[in-house]
Amino acid sequence: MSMEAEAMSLSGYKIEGNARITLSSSAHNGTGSASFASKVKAGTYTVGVNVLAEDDGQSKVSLYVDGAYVGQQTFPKVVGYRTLNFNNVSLKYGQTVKLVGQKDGYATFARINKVDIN
Ligand SMILES: [Ca+2]
Repeated sequence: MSMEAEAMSLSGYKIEGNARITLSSSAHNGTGSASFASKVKAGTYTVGVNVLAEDDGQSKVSLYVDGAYVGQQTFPKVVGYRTLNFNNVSLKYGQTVKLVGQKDGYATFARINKVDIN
């Protein structure tokens, strides 16, 4: 399944350019979250988070399933869209998939475009 970030349930994130989400916090190392319901049948998946990276710092994104921490990835220090993969994630239908983005100091905004679960 594929889920656009701008269609997720947002807290501390806002929609940017009708295409992606960006942290709204002006705080140092500020965070926000984006959640959606899994539509996949029970199994083990790769959760690919497509992000818009920046070259003046490295945001982080953490993945949770039904509140349980799965892992964390760091954005590359480049300008452009990249996909950060979380491998071997156990998921079933109806579970809540939550992404928590964190700024790198004041520099970056943990922008997310979409998530693909395959
Ligand atoms: Ca998008």
